[in-house]
Amino acid sequence: MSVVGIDVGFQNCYIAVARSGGIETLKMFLLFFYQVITNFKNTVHGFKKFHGRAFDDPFVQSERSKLPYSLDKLANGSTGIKVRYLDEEKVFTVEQISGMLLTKLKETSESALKKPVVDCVVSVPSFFTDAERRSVLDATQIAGLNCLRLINDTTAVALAYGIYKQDLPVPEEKPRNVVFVDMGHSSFQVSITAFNKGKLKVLATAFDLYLGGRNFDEALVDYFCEEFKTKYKLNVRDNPRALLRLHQECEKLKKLMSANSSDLPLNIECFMNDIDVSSRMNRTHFEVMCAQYLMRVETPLKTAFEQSKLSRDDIYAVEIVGGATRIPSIKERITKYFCKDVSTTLNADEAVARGCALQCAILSPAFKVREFSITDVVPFPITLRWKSPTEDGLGECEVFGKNHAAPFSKVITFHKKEPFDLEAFYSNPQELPYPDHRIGCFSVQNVVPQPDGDSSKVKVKVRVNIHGILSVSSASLIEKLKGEAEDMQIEPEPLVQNEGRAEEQVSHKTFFFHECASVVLSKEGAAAEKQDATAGGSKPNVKVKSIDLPIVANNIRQLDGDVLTNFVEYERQMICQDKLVKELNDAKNAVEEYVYDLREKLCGIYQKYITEEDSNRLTLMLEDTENWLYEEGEDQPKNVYEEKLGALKMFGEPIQERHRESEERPRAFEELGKKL
Ligand code: ATP
Ligand code: MG
Ligand code: K
Repeated sequence: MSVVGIDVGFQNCYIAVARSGGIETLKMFLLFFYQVITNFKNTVHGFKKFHGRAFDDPFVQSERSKLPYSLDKLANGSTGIKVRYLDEEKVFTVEQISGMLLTKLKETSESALKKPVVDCVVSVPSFFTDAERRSVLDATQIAGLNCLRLINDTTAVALAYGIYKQDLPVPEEKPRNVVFVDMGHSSFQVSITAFNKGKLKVLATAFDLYLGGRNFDEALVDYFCEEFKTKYKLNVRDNPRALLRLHQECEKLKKLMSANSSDLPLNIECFMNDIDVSSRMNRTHFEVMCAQYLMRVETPLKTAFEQSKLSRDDIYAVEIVGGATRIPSIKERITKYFCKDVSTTLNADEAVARGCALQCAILSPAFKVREFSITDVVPFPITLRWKSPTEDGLGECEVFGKNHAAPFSKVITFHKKEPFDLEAFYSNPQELPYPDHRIGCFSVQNVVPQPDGDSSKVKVKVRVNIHGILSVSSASLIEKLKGEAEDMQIEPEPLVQNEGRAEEQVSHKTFFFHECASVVLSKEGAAAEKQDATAGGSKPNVKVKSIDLPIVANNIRQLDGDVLTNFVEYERQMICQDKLVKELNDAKNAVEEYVYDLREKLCGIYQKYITEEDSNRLTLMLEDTENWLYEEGEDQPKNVYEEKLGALKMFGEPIQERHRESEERPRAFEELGKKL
């Protein structure tokens, strides 16, 4: 079993594989790298940030003009992507398209490793919200992958950094704090992480969702479009193919400028209307042009740093990864902000994928790896709201505050007589990089009063899971005990193995939400609280019976079970279809190759083994076959090609056989001679 880590970038995908080199040592290999944009017409790229977003989402709308393919609104309002498939225009969901990409990555890894690839860890940007994460997870399922964890990009990088470090401070000592900065093609992410031996804890994250290498490409494209308009009277924006070429040339130029501060040429031959274009650019001019983007580098650094509550002296290193951090002025700004030279200890391109593969090895039972615990953060605070049965008002409480440890479970106790709904949402819509702050609604069912008519105590477990996804994972009804105090109480739950060690700091505490309690507190509850207080808090030792309650999740932005099953099936069919197409092409190519090969040999090594007359006849037959391949043989079922090949071989193989025998005869004599 191989375990792989997958970094699906906006522009580049990297896959790393972890291989065991004895217990506790893991060797990392970069399996391959896959550039999402390959050719113009049929390649869909740049859909990474459409995950979990509606067609009407302002971000989706703002991207539309930049895409070489079109989007469509699906019946449920989500974003559909139009592609040509089997000569037909078809609209796929983002999960399906992403699933196709993951299938491609899976197949390529499998053929490289010569082993099936199922278990994986996939990275996502740290700012991905619930809906986006669920959508990515759906895509992994469509591709037939078993995703053990969705891990944040910068957390994967932190793991890749920390796991091999032998000199991390022991847990009792002050941790080593490292800043990780990742600027890719589409976005900018920062995290500050504290390391101790065997563990890492993310302290804070920050991001600019819309700042990445592509902004710098676009600035250059804009500039040259204007210049070519005046200089050559060309309207580049009207010609998608020319525009794409200009984009590619600008990206190359941008990379050259990272290494070179002198004046650099830009030349494109036969650019448009048979015109060759040329211009020049240098780093200083480029920086002036991109000032608006460069200015934005500092904000996320500052935000993360302030949240971490560290001082500059507490920072051990600033590690940069991601292609766009190679831009000199970006490096300078980071250096300047932290008053520290940036380090490039990690491979800027592969670090995320390597971290993912390491996490996959840690989580996989097939590998024995040194424990390395990861505590991530909840990037956006999450609130639960519920209806109070006795009052008209709503009860609510923030279950996970900003930068709360994750994964994490909390148990909340309610006193209810009937089923109730828990609505989950992000507390601060204004800071959320997503247009809808609702996460979903969880209905706790089958709640009944106690036999004496009193409210039942219902314990609900709310968790941010290993993927950073919120769920109400279980609920149980507890037979009422005499003199219960709390109306609603929240407590952390011991976590399952491998799921963060965050409970260490809080496991002995119990949280009461006083403000919330006052909202939901029934009169009965208030009385009970008093009673309990007089009893001095000592509870009688009564046996409790716990009944599991079903939970129904509604309005969760995740594909319906049936829909997902259909998509999985459809993807499987497409894989089969691809295989059929490939087999058909192979069968056709085999005929063509045989024709060329035999023709060449007839004039060469086979000449001696065939009469001139037969050779002429066969050559004619080969020529006919070649013509046929370009005409009616262009598009035939597989068996027709196989029959054609068989017919040629009937003539070709006897000649081949005569040639082989005569080649081997002298050799056989020689061998015999040696033996004698
Ligand atoms: P994202 O993380 O946003 O999803 P990604 O992971 O695909 O995207 P990376 O592969 O980290 O992005 O980086 C790609 C970007 O880095 C591109 O914009 C590319 O042009 C840019 N880049 C790569 N090398 C250099 C360089 N030497 N100088 C400047 N930019 C570079
Ligand atoms: Mg990236
Ligand atoms: K393991």
